[in-house]
Amino acid sequence: MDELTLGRADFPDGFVFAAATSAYQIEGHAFGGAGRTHWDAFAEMPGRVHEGHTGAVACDHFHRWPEDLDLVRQAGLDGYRFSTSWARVMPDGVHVNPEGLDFYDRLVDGMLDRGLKPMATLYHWELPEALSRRGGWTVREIPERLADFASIIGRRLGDRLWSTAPINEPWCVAWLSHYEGHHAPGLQSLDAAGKAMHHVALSHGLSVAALRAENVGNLGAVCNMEYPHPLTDSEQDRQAARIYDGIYNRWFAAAMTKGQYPEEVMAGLEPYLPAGWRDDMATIAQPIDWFGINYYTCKRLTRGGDVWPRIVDAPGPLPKTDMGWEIYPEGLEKLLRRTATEYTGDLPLYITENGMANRDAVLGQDPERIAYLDGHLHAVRRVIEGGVPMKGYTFWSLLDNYEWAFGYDKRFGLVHVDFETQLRTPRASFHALVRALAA
Ligand code: IFM
Repeated sequence: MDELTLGRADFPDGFVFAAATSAYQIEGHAFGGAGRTHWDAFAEMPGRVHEGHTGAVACDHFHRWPEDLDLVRQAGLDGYRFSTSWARVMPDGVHVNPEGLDFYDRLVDGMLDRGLKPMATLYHWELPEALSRRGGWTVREIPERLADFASIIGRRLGDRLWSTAPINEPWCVAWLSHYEGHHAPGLQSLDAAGKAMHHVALSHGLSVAALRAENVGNLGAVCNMEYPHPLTDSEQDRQAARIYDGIYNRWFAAAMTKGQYPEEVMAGLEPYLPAGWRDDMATIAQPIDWFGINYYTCKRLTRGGDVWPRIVDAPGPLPKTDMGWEIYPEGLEKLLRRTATEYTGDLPLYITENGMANRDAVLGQDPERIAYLDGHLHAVRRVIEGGVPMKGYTFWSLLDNYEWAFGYDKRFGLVHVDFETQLRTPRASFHALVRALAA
């Protein structure tokens, strides 16, 4: 496919099109006085990260940001979703590095100079290593410290940010990193996961409150969701899918919008939550102005393992991205409708990430990515026609970048990055987007 079949005119007036990146994945953490993060430590552990890659240089966005923001503008996008690295602004998680704050100040002004909406996420996974050593997300100190970071960012940048969310993909920060062990700090412990699932939710609430206290407006949440298919129609598989859905899709959405955790998860996880968790639920559920969903794929769930939650996932039949993720735009449609019906109501909904990893057969030629984008934009449009208050769509990602445990081996960019020379080459998908947004 070489053209998108929908363009700007097919979406409501004011619908925001954006592209996203995150700090550790593109900036180059070796520059500007940033502190070590738990990802640097994780990458040093044998076998955890592809070839031990780190974000030390990444896309050298720290120096090349003007060129990168020019690309966002050339694409015809309205906004740029970026994140602020906690370890850049507070290398030890406590004391401020002025050079780090100055960097984000210049970056936000650079967006405004180009007519782009600055869409900030405070925490996209680079926990300062010093805080990780104090127990990281398993201890209550971390949500409190994140709220301090939120105040500092709010005070310095809040007057110019278009939108702000405290945390990218709480499920990844908590479950993927403390139960599945695929992300830093790489734990595989139900006890650690229970603590993290609550502390990450609490950090959302405390940070929203801290931002409001600094008069920062348009605050939201960014949660990832995957469509949970039972592998077969058996009751066991349906139960596995329900629990997966509860942990992945409902836990944070329910906590942030209703102040409740889903029953099907509490049945197994409640014993591992930190003492006094109930007292935090009102803080977690305080009002927000919008809700964002990151969506990539679906899963096929079946019963497995000896202890709760007894779930494994199996390969599915649909075409897959280079991550091995099935391409299933209908899942986005179903999850958006359900989120609006059960959790967010009239609250503006955004796609805050959607995209695919792909290997170009010929450098810059990515017809698969154009088809993926097209399929998901159609899903969003169907949801809008059904009356869901969708207000924007954000593509992941502007640039090829550091794909966490996969290092630089997976490429999600509208723009190809040569990590040797740092040359940026807009792909066919970038050019298709330019035409669709101009039309
Ligand atoms: O690269 C990640 C990003 O950091 C968070 N959302 C999913 C992307 C693709 O895996």
